[in-house]
Amino acid sequence: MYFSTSSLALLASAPLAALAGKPSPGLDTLAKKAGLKYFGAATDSPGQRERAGFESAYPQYDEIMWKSREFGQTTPTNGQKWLFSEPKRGEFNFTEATIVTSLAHKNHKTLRCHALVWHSQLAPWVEETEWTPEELEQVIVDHITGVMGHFKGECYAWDVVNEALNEDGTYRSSVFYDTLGEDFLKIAFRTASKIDPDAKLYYNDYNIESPGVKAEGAQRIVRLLKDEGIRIDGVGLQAHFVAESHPTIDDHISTIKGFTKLGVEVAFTELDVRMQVNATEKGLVLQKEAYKNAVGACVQVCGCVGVTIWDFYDPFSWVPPVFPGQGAALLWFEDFTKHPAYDGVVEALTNNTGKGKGKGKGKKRSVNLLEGY
Ligand code: 9MR
Repeated sequence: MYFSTSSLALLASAPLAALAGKPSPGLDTLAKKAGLKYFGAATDSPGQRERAGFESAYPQYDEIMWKSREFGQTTPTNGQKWLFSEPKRGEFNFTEATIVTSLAHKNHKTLRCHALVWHSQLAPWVEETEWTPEELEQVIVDHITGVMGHFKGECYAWDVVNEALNEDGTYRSSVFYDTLGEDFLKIAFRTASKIDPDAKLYYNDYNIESPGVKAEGAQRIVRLLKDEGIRIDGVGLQAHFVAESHPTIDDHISTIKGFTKLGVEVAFTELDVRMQVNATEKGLVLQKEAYKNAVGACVQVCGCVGVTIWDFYDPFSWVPPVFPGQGAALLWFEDFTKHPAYDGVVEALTNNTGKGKGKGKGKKRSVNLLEGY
């Protein structure tokens, strides 16, 4: 047990009290009732996890990921990335990605697909070659054609370009930008729009969840493409937060509106909230607020379509290897008990504060917490 009963009572709120004693209907169920398209969790293939030193089978994990109503959507955390999908020029490999995508289909989960053009987890051959602009354009076109074409019709959305910006909103140096300038964005989105006309095309980045120069940089990318008549449908707010210093709900709302005003949808695509481990009660309270702010903002703004957490089980998070001493970033602890932040998400999804969001587009909808349970 991580909490005394009295501190748990302090963390609880009216909507949760109404649900008390009932089994959780699942976050995706609640999200859909609140007018979102999905609440999801990214996941990796067991083979990738094994290579990172984990056991091969986690039946309790699989039960929550695939069989419960917690998640209606998933994103393969690694398998579709360039490093795995085109490790050598023209040699495509979809083995790792397909493990996740086929589980998603079998278990009726919406797929977000990730990520076509990214400077990181890039196959070495792309970076190690001196390309002319024309050659690199062909490399990008071939990669998108091969990978997106393979999954054509399977993905609700694709992260077409990932993390193209520096913190000050300028473009990040990469083989793509250094060779092609901002044309690489145009090439990527133009190609993607032809290969899978039904997939939503997203620009995806971190630290664009609050107003500021980096969010403005992402708005500039949306305008750049739209001004050229190139399709971009969405902006993905990765949302990798720190419990002690997370954005306010008002920050989220104004950022999301900044994007939707430009005519694109928004999604939280990689939400997690890290802290020092072992998690303290204070850290978990702040974490709960961070999750609640992000999910609450998405529920409240039309045009924010869904929330994906970046895996759901703490041991599988990307955080501990990258930030030693930090972790506990997700909604399920190592022993499969839930973080207080789970209740924060439930509160955000069940508080009837939606501003005109609901199943009927633009209609106000009163959310009855207990309806249907
Ligand atoms: O979760 C991914 C992890 O398994 C990889 O080792 C890591 C490599 O950079 O990428 C992680 O996912 C990243 C995502 O693809 C893009 N945004 C940041 C995520 C966390 O690093």
